[in-house]
Amino acid sequence: AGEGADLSFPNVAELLQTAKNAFHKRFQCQPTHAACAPGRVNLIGEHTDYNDGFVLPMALPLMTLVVGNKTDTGICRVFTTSPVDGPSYVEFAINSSQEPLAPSKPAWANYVKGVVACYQGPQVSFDVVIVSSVPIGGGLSSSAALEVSTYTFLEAISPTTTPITDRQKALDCQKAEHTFAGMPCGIMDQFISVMAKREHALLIDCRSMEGQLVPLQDNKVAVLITNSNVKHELSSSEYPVRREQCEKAALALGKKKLRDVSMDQLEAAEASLEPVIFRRARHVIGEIRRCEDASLALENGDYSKFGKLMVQSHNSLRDDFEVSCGELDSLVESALEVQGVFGSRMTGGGFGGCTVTLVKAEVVPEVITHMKVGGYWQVLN
Ligand code: GAF
Repeated sequence: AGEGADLSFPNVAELLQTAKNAFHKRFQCQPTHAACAPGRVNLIGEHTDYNDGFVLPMALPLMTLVVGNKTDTGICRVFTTSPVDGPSYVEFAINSSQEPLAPSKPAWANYVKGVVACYQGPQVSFDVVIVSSVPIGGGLSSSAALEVSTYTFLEAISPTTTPITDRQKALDCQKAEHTFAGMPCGIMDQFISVMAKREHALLIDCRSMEGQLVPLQDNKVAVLITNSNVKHELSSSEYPVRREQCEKAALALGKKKLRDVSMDQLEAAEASLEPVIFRRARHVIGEIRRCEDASLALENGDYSKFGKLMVQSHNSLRDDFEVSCGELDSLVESALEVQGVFGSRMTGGGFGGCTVTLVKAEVVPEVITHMKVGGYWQVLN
């Protein structure tokens, strides 16, 4: 088996059927178009994207699907089967001078509105239903999956005269999140959701916006994802604070971004920096290096090295960047107690969500039992 889960989640065909049924029930007709985009797990390279560094995510078979029709009413009608907040149905007008597109409640709909506002093609109205198997707010990039699937749906119903590049699409979706969801995210989540390839991780250089595929092909090794099922309030408020601290560090060191600072330069400047700013920068500079090293280790099949880097990454996120939490630390510690586990770390923005563990495929069931959580795993083949 290439993958497994002791938590059941629908495959894409089942998800599509659910979406079509829900669409028919709500709008009394069949949808003409469907678009989907995956969630992701980041293997290593955390909080490095907005510092122009490297990240190494891979897409998951968990995804968001948008089905619907183009309409000529000027009103977009949007229904979701997994509302996080407020009602599951919203309507909004496009091209309306009385009611320009703006963020409002419920929050989940802002991702859709934001993408409509940032889409480069002709503005058209539509009826859609959204279904998703990405755990909402679980640190597996449910936001980007919604943005990218919405964008792809718009490309299908309202094509542009010149095709939009993948890079531009990721940037437009990021802009939607910045401007409509108020989250100053980096580019990792949108980039991998647009550009992921099966059986590969993607080493993304967030400065040049170049991606390099890293094959994941070894049926003796698995990537295991476990969900802490917590999301602390701090997750949205602390992210912008971390971003600002990184910018402050780069400025104090006379560089554009922390990508431009070496560990030696940082250490030489320690006395001139506030301790907290020093620690934030130490995480980022170390993590950019770890991500590059880890990607090489993965290519060479050196899982022990990769695992060690994962643990260093987690410790740095916990101690220097301070974005972990007790639940994530316990999951990581518990995974590391099992023989055959190469490494484990929190993944995503932090303050809850998931951990990712690199493990010998044969011991996955033992790890899950030991961790006392449900998990999703994918063997590297
Ligand atoms: C969130 C953000 F959206 C990403 O851009 C990235 O910064 C990540 O947190 C941390 O690595 O997922």
